[in-house]
Amino acid sequence: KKVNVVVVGATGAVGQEILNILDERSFPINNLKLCATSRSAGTEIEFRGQKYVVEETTPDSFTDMDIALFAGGKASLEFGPAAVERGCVVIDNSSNYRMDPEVPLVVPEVNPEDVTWHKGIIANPNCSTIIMVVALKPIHDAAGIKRVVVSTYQAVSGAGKEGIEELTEQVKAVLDGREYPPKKFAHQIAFNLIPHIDVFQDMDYTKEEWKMVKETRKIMHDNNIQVTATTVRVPVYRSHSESINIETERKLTAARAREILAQAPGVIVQDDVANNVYPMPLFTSHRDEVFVGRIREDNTIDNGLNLWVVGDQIRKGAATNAVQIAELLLKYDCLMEKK
Ligand code: 2RA
Repeated sequence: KKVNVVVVGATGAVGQEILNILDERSFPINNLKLCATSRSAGTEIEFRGQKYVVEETTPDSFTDMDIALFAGGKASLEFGPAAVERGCVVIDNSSNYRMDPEVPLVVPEVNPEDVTWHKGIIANPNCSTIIMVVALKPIHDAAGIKRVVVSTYQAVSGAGKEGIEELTEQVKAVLDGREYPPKKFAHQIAFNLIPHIDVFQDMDYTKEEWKMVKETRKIMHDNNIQVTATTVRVPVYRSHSESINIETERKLTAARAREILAQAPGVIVQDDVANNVYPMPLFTSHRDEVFVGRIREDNTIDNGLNLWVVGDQIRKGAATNAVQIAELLLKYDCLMEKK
C-alpha cells in the first residue's frame, strides 16, 4: 500500500533529514507534498529524482493526505487540527502535544503499540529523551528501573543551523583573537560547556531537563520511575551523549546488562575498554542506532549501573523516529478514514 505524505517544515534540518530517511527506508509514497512557511515557499527540493516546489502550509495542504510529518516549531499548533479534520494523521516532532493525555508519545523500540490509540496526532519525543529510553527500556524490562540520574552533552546542531554556525565562527574568532559575541547560546560555546538548554522552570531545572523526566515516564508507562537530569550544551557538531546512572529493583551485573543491550532493538554496544572502545559523537553521527558503552556496575549501591549513551539527535532523536512511527501506522493499519 502506498500513501500520500506531506512534510511540514521541509526546508529545515529535521525536514531535510525526514526526506533522506523516507527515501533510504523506501517508505511507500504515492503523492508527496512539501510545505513550509511563506518565507521558504518556492524552494525547490529533489526527492527520488523528481523536483518538488515547497508550498506555503495552509489548512488545505492536508486534503487527500494520509500522513503529515511536522518537523517542529509552532506549525503543528496552527495546522495540526486542520490536518486531523481532513483525515490526515499528524506525526509531530514539536513539544506542543507531547504531554497531552490524548496523544501517544512513541519511540518504536519502546512503546510501538501506543500508535494504535491515536486520535489523529502522535508525538515524537524530545531528542535526548529518545536516545535515553532506547537504552533504558531493555534494562527496565530485565531489572525494573527505580531511579535515573542523567547528565547530557548535547551537540550544537540541537539548536539548529544557527548553533552550528555559531560554533564554527566563534572557534575561528577565538583562534584569531577576535570577539564573537554569543547569539544563539547564552554564553560563548567555543572551548566551553554551557549547563543550560532551553528556559529555566520549576526548581531551577530547565525545560529540557523536565522533558527528560516527564516524557520518560509517559513512554515507559511507569510514573514511578524517578529521573533527575542536568542538560549541557557542548562544542560538538552532531550527536548527543549522555552519562546515565541507573538504580534497579533487582541486581543486573554489567555482563548481563551488556548481553541484554546487545540484543535490544536499535542499540549497538561499543564496550571494550581494553581496546579503548566506547561510543563517541564524532563516530555515531548519521547513524540511526543508539550506541552504548562504558557499562559498569555502580560502585556505591547494590543494584546500580552506569552507561555512556550516544546517538544522532537529528536522526534517531527526531527524523528517523518520526519515519519509524509512520511505518508503524502502516504496520498496524491505523490511518484515518477520509471525511
Ligand atoms: C536541543 N533538545 O538539543 C534540543 C533540540 N530539540 O537543544
